[in-house]
Amino acid sequence: MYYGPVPAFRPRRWDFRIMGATEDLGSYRWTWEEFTRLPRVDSTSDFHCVMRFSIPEVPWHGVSAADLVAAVPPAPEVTHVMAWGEYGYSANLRLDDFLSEGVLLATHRGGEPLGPEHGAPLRLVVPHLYGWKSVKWLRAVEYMTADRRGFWEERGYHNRADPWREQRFSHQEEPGHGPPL
Ligand SMILES: Nc1nc2c(c(=O)[nH]1)N[C@H]1C(S)=C(S)[C@@H](COP(=O)(O)O)O[C@H]1N2
Ligand SMILES: [Mo]
Repeated sequence: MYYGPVPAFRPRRWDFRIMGATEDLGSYRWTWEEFTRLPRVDSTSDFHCVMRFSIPEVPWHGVSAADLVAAVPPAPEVTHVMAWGEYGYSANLRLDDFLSEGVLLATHRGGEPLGPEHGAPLRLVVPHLYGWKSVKWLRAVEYMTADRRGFWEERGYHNRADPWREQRFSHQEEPGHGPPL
């Protein structure tokens, strides 16, 4: 499920950026053509939507988030990232959650390129957190030196979103954990 319209993919206009607190203070940009040449991995994981069922064993293919961070080192002060989709959709993640096994910038699901409703051409997959953290139509990752709430996190959803702890809503957050609403 998603909020708002499905963006059209225009390969010649599309780019992906890493910005914010990089180690060298630069920002990085890939065209679609450049992005498709990055090393890729396969990873199968379960998917948990907060409103619906879980989908077991989804096979994803794409660029590993940990590989990308290794290629573009963050400044030592970086603690969180913001994943940015089209139209300003965003989700915040702890850096260690972003670096977790199975976190992918995915271009394919089940051996097929992503369909438009599923985030084509690129989406984030964070299998160990609730689905709203898995930003579709991904366009940028921002390195942050402090936590900040993303789109749903600002609208009453949980800042971390661990499905095993059923962290759905912000009122479940322990006081002093995470940024204010
Ligand atoms: N850009 C964007 N990404 C998004 C959403 C959205 O509304 N906009 N919805 C999220 C939610 S709540 C879920 S459960 C998953 C659903 O992914 P799927 O439609 O591929 O199953 O996408 C997530 N990524
Ligand atoms: Mo969801």
